Amino acid sequence: MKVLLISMPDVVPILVHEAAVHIPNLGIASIGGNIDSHHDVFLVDLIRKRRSVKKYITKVMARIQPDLVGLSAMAWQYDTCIKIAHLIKELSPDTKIVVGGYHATLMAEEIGLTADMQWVDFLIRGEGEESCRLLVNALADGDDLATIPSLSHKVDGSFSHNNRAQNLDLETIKRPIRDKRRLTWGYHLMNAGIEALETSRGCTRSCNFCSMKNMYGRRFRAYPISRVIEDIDDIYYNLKVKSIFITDDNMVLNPTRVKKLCDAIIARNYKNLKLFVQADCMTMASNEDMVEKMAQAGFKSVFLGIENGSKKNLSIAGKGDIVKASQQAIANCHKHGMMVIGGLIFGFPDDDADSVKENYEFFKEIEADAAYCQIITPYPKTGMRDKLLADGLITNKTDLKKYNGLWANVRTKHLSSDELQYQFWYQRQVVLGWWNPPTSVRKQGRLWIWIWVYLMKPILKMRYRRIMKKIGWKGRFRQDIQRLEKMNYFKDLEGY
Ligand code: B12
Ligand code: SF4
Repeated sequence: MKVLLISMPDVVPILVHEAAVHIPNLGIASIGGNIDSHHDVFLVDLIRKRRSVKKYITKVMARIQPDLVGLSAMAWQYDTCIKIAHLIKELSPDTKIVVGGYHATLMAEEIGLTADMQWVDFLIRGEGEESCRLLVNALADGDDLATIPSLSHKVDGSFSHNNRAQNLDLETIKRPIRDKRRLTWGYHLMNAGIEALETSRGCTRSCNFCSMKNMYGRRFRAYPISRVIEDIDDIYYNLKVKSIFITDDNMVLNPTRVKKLCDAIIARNYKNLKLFVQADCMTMASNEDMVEKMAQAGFKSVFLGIENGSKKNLSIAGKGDIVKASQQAIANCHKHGMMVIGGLIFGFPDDDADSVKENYEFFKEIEADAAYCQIITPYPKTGMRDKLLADGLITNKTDLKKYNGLWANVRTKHLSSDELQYQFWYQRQVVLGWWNPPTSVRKQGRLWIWIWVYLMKPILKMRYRRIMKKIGWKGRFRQDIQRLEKMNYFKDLEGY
């Protein structure tokens, strides 16, 4: 069997995702790595082909002539996913299509009943490695599909959903594909190559905007340390890439394991290894010795879910009071030379213009190095969605294309969703302004930092001063929104 696995071209509408960071999709790489070796597997990350999606798929389909295409999509990428499924069926009606990833996992029952399914043969819910392996073998050998766990397949024209599989034993999962079977290339963080790996799956915390629990339950499983080291060796020695994004939901949940993992990395004596990860504030605040070890092992930057400076909003998010922990976590990271990207969430039910401003001011006060700001998004099947629905605060329940954290799909008790969208944008400009790289970042001496500080920022400032004179804040906002709205519009997929 020839299998082609594809991830979607949609990016979050901000410059970072559009241009600065393109990390390979680990989901399809891991599924591909676990399909039995007598089949041929190819991977395509459409994030690297955003300007010519149809042309590229047409070319690859003609070249590979796959028997099975696997499409991976988050909720907000599902619309594009169906367009691509339609295109593939038009190009090659006999090719079977399986859809997996977050949307298929959370919404299999619902999407299984829609007309979209005329383009889709199978859905796989949850972790895909074993189910997809079994599906490929079954299609090759004509085996019974009813016994494959987590598979949804058509019986007499409508979908039948087999029982969900147990969480996989991570010791049994083979390493992901990172070789020439990857047909797209050029993955980068600014001007340096970057790869992805995982050291664990799952998280036991209870943030109610998070889709995680529907994928793995509130469970945490870790890969054997030897397997993580093999993975780093593959990236570092075979691919000669020194920057690695660790995709774990919350790598630090078990600090003893993290310290052992760091010891193993330190013992390998990699030169200039740069690791990036996301972690929760509580654990980073209360385990300074772990943070120190992480810095020694090469962790350069950590994404912390700080979310909000208001205890009330934190409690609505199911986070508990982490205000002090956020500050301590940042202090720990800075003490050991790690950069902090702080995640902030806006648009809680009681938010008004002042509280949006206050949250940005809180962020400035706690001195994280860069902000990653989102508006509450009522992702399907989350506790947050249920709560906001009950309170009548969701303004867009159906157009999931806008469910990526950058669009206001909700209103608050005081702000309409248009006002929320504006305040989210405006207060950021006023309070945070243009990004000013902190000393720790400047010290890294990377070329792109100087290009930003001495070339791009001054040019942008000048340009925006002129724009402001002409059209003011509101005009500038409208311009920005129009630009962002076009970012995930793929002209060549129009009509599918
Ligand atoms: C790492 C990560 C990122 C990285 C992505 C790096 C990369 N290249 O992949 C970064 C930080 C860039 C990122 C950004 C975002 N992310 Co993100 N991310 C994750 C995270 C933590 C891990 C993803 C991962 O690689 N897992 C490891 C791999 C092996 O697992 P996997 O991708 O889930 O794939 C498995 C299954 O889903 C399934 N599967 C997946 N695809 C397919 C396809 C087929 C055919 C089959 C059969 C099976 C299958 O099998 C795979 C193997 O078991 C997840 C949470 C999570 N646990 O998955 C959130 C998550 C996927 N992200 C999410 C979101 C919302 C985003 C953002 C929109 C957030 C934002 N506003 O910025 C952006 C979008 C980025 C973009 N494309 O522009 C949400 C999606 C919610 C939803 N319902 O759709 C998640 C679930 C987080 C959450 N807490 O809710 N993300
Ligand atoms: S800490 Fe992160 S992964 Fe864990 S529940 Fe909260 S948002 Fe989800």
